[in-house]
Amino acid sequence: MTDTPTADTKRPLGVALIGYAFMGGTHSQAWRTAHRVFDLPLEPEMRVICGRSPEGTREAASRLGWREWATDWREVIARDDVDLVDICTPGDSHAEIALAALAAGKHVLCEKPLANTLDEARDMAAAAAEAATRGVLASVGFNYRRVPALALAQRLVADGTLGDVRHIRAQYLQDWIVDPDFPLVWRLQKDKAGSGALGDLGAHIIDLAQFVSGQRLTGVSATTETFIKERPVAAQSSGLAASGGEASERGEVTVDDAAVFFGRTDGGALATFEATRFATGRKNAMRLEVNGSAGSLYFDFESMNELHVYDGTVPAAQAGFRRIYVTEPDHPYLDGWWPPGHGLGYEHTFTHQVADLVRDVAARRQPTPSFSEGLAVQQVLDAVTRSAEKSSCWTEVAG
Ligand code: SOE
Repeated sequence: MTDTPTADTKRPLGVALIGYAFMGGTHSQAWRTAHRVFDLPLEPEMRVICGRSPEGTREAASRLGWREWATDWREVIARDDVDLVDICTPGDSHAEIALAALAAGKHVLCEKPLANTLDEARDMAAAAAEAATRGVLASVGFNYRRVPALALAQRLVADGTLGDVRHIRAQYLQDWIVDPDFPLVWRLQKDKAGSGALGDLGAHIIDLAQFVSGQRLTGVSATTETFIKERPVAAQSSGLAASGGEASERGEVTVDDAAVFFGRTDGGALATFEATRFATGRKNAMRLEVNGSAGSLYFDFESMNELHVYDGTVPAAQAGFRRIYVTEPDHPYLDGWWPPGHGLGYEHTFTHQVADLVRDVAARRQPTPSFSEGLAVQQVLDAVTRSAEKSSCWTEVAG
């Protein structure tokens, strides 16, 4: 019996992953599964994972399904069998690795935020634009764009279902560092993370606000706060696990715990944002509401399979928010998954990210979000920081 061509006979895409903590895990899961869920034109091969610690990287390779492991990302980038480099390190190394990978002719997927500084993000966007002329592609990992309900929200706004967008209301609420004895992990250190809740969580909601509305922020007024100024110095962990805690020495928290800001968009909307790690009881409440002249929509990641839509053209007596359970095969990304009603989770957003990227690489098409879209988010982050430093003074987003 002859088998019909399967994924086994497809052209391989050699992938290298740099970093193996929380994001390394989510990305690995995506590389393992995307081509088994979706019919992709290339078959990703998980060739090598790279990290600083030999023991940690070896263990991660076997646990996460990578063929080989390495400790020097420069050697990894130089390998002929690596076509794509997936960067899941803290922000302080994104620029260096991405620039080297693009120069070496490797496609790049880089975790968000694109960089720690605006200058780095500018360099990365310029390098990606130049690489694209050589057929080398780059994308930044704003995975929430791949939540089916949010992809549907974007479609509804683009279709004009909501009319003219007047308000964008975005929140990203977590509470994992409410305990003052939670250790000083890398996400709380400016030299490694660039910023705190702002870059980690605010970057997502800025990107989503711009993605769903199709508009760009032009200026902001912002304030930030660091509630707990010192924390126990402890062994580094993935950044979220409350490891350590035995150390009596405390070190300075050099990033924001929370950022609150409002802005205006180039489409005439007013937008408000709240990003915090101090919303006690909120675990991953990434919420977005858009109000337009003809209707509204509302999303909360803690119920990620649902989108609530209000049709303002319905007579008042019958009007109300309608809950769409986003699990139908006609909904974005759902055709590859389970029968209607069974629902998806956080990890599937990364699977969708890989599926989209592999299709774009195969078609030699610019993947989204591009590095220039990552730069657009970085420009807003930079404006927020500058505004907060100037007592919330209105601050234009730099072009
Ligand atoms: C930690 O706050 C974190 O893992 C972010 O870094 C991710 O981007 C977000 O998806 C979940 O929370």
